[in-house]
Amino acid sequence: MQIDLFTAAPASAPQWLGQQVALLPGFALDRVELLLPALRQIVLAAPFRNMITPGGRTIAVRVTNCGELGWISDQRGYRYSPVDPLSGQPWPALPPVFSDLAQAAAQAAGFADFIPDACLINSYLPGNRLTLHQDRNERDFSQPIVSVSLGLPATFLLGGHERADRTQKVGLQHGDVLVWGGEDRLRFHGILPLKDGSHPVLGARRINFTLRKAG
Ligand code: MD3
Ligand code: FE
Repeated sequence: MQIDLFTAAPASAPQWLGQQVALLPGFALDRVELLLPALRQIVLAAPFRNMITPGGRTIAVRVTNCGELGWISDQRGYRYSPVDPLSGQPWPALPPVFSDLAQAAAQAAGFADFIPDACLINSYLPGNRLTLHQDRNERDFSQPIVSVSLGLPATFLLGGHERADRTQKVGLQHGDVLVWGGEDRLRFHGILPLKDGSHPVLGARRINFTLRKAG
């Protein structure tokens, strides 16, 4: 193979963080130039916003969605909705570049035929964190979740099945993809407060999007 000194760092082999949790370092790098314009279109139609927890707290990480279903939170609870509560309109469609990436990443981690119908997009500013939680609003826990990290690096906390279980820290860089499912699907996880910094492409923020089969 010819190595081109001027191309970005290539994707490397999957790193297994658990029985069915794979980190695919740099897996999205060669598609970033296609992902960002798609993201820009989504955010024009469905801007990032702060949601409120059922307990009345504001979630610091700002979110939006694309796809048939979007994750929302308000006084009535956490759930998936086909409609953006801000606009009353359906969420923007899932761009093929998102679903193709998710399908390819799922395949690379051993999950065949992953067809996502929901994509939650998180925007972190320095200082923002995501406290330890489980993702349990989806209908079918046998389906994997694929997450893509862009912009500033973050430290991901991977816990166990109980909130009090010990956690491992995993660094997530621009272009990294995580895929998890099976027995690891309901593990607690979170993101440590984002460190200040400036990313050459995205500036002082981190964007993460998670593709799911929610319905
Ligand atoms: C669960 N997002 O949106 S990636 C979320 O980076 C969320 O913004 C985080 O948690 C973020 O719900 C983390 C998601 C992730 C990655 C690996 C896992 C969740 C996981 C492995 C096991 C269980
Ligand atoms: Fe989560």
